[in-house]
Amino acid sequence: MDLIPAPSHVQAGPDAPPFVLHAGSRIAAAPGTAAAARRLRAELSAATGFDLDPAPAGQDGDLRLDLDPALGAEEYRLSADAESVRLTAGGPAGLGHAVQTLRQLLGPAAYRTAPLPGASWTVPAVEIRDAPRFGWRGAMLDVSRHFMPKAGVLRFVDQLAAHKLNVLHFHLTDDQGWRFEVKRYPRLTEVGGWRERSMVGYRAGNRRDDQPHGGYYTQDDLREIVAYAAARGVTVVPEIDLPGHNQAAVAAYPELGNTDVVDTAALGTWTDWGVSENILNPSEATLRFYEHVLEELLEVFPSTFVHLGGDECPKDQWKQSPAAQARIAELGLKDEFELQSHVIRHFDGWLAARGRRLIGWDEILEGGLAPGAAVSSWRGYDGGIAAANAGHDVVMCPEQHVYLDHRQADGDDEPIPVGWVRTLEDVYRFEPVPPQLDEAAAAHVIGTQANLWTEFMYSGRDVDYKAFPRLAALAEVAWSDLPRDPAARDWAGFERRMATHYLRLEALGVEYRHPDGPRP
Ligand code: TNX
Repeated sequence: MDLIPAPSHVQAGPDAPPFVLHAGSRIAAAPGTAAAARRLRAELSAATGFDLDPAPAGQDGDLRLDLDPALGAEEYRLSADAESVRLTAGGPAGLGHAVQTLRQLLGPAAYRTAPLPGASWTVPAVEIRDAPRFGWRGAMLDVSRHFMPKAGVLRFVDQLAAHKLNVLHFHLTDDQGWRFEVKRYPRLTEVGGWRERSMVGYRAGNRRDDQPHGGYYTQDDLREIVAYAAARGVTVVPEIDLPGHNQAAVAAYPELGNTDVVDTAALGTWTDWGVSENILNPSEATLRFYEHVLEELLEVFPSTFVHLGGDECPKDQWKQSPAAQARIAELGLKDEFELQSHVIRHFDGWLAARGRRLIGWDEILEGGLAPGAAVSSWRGYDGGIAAANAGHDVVMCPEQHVYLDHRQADGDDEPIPVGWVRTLEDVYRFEPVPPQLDEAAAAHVIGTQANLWTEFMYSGRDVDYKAFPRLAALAEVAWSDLPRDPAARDWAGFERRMATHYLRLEALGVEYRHPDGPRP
């Protein structure tokens, strides 16, 4: 069956005849499962060519959907025999996962968009009980460094859902591009959404390419992405990075920058990679500006969590700026780190007052963590450990394991990488909960995600190559009940199951990295 991610319990009926899906198969949807029934139909009808109509009222279907309040919201049961396939879950999300498992059981061809000649559709007799290990199973997609058109984002959401991943952390702003339409401040996308050229790879001597690059999503595009994702059990968590990584915004609205130390009116959207010195000024006016931005953001994104970045904020301009120093004195703060904390705390309270929660990169620990903040631990485990021990929620995404912009193998034929090698096996042997956390602190590790920074991913093809197959390993780490000791994990077994999974990815049209290396 080669299911990925591996379910908690699978019991096959070795000699029992399989279920055969056919043109006359009907779906019986119990009350509350209509949306899941629509998904089931949508996921299977294209590949099979069957309509999979609803069963007539009061009659049993061959495919049955049910809710069971005794199960967790994402927990499901799938049981198949010659007569029927029954999907039961605690809620719609669990039914969605059951549908994905059913699709895997039907074979790789179930991932195509049209039936091939001679296709037949069987489901082995099986009993599956399954539930995720973590509630946050995600991928961060950076659409600032390289813009991904809406259709590519929707396709990425499909890929996440197929792997039972449920969070798209959407990195919408950075030095090199602002991608979120803000009606009140149109220059953010008109100016900040474009750059004149981009830096090409280290191997090309860090030249610029003289190709203008840009794009942005309208609020309606984003509402569509949010709704599309929600229908597939994926929550979109938007990120507006503060107070660093902001040259695009400062280029658009020069008054946001440290105007007493740089001529911010002369700045453009950044054309380098790395970290720009041009950070926001810490004035009340800047806080108001971002409140206005966030007011619009909250209308588009219903997620509980809102990511406000906080990473890699060089403090040199604040050190030099008389205005920033005056602000530190006025607020009675010790230094620039506390000033950054002040900004993050402000928005922590602002979001909490609106029923939302702030999450930020682990630099938000420096200068004191805001009371309600959750932390994305990227510089190793340390930030996450400190935050969890202090009772804050943590998403573990240490760069040494789950940074998918890093190369997958050594060799000059790999695409332009960010330095280090992170193999599929490195990701498979990643344990999100470090052993030094006690039980109470470990419960604050709410999940994990892989991060796709796109400095060197120019298109969806490049994202496919970097994301897969490693995102399949991350999905199993996040979902399955693997041994906590990475050395005890069945890597050989995972590789064997991946042989089938590659066929699924191929049918889906994912340009993954082949285990034998890059293909011409
Ligand atoms: C660090 S990870 C960054 C990103 C870069 C990435 C490159 C993090 C919070 N910040 O801005 O794209 O390294 O690997």
